[in-house]
Amino acid sequence: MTDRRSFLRMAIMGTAGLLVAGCDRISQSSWGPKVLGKAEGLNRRVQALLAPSSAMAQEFSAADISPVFRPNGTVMPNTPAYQALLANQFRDYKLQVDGLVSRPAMLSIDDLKKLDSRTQITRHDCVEGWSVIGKWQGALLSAVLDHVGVDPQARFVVFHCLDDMEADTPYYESLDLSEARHPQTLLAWNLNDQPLPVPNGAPLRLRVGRQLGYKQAKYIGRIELVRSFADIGDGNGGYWEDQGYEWYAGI
Ligand SMILES: Nc1nc2c(c(=O)[nH]1)N[C@H]1C(S)=C(S)[C@@H](COP(=O)(O)O)O[C@H]1N2
Ligand SMILES: [Mo]
Repeated sequence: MTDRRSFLRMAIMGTAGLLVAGCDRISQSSWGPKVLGKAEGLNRRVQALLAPSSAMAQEFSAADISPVFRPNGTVMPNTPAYQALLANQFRDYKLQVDGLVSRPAMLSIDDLKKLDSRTQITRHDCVEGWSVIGKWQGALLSAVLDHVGVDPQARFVVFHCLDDMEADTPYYESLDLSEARHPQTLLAWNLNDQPLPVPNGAPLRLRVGRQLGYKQAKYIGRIELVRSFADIGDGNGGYWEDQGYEWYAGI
């Protein structure tokens, strides 16, 4: 089973790897989305067969932690909103949680630390073809969802980030509720026992154990519960998904 699974994963990742350079803007060329679209359908079907919704990502030991957790994508958000928070060492930071919830909230990092949290050493796989292992500590996203009370019509959690990829085009990502409630899905404030460094998403980022790097939204400013993400960005559920990457980025 493991062999078959890694064979399929290699086959899929190999295809994607040949066709795009990864998480950089080269993949915005016109052929990228079309070709990836085909791999995506296949990957989603394979994932549905191989990955039960309860499956856990592999966890590692302290000896496996990479000496440097390589940053990628935005490493210093350029927006005035982020720069203002950074100037005050994030003391004024509050995570906005709204949309289809009973009790919209503004949560400081200290507020989040009062919810159920978890520490996990997991591997980060970027679609570009490199991996690093890091130790994360953060609130269970499920605990945050329970804190605000999710409306029955809600189907997705959208993460709005504080960095612009292009003018007025913030990074964003989304998960369905089952992935959002997975026990390894965290809103992390610590990396390797230190407050999250700016290049890795300070003050708060998403960690999803079973999906690729671009799902791991950094610099989260707002979490919105929605019925559909069709009206957000270009409607594909994330910044990279809008450039043609698959929405379910299973590893
Ligand atoms: N807000 C935001 N989140 C982001 C990105 C980004 O550019 N902006 N890049 C993504 C990609 S492609 C990867 S591989 C990881 C990199 O996380 P790291 O910088 O901690 O290695 O963040 C993801 N989350
Ligand atoms: Mo990535």
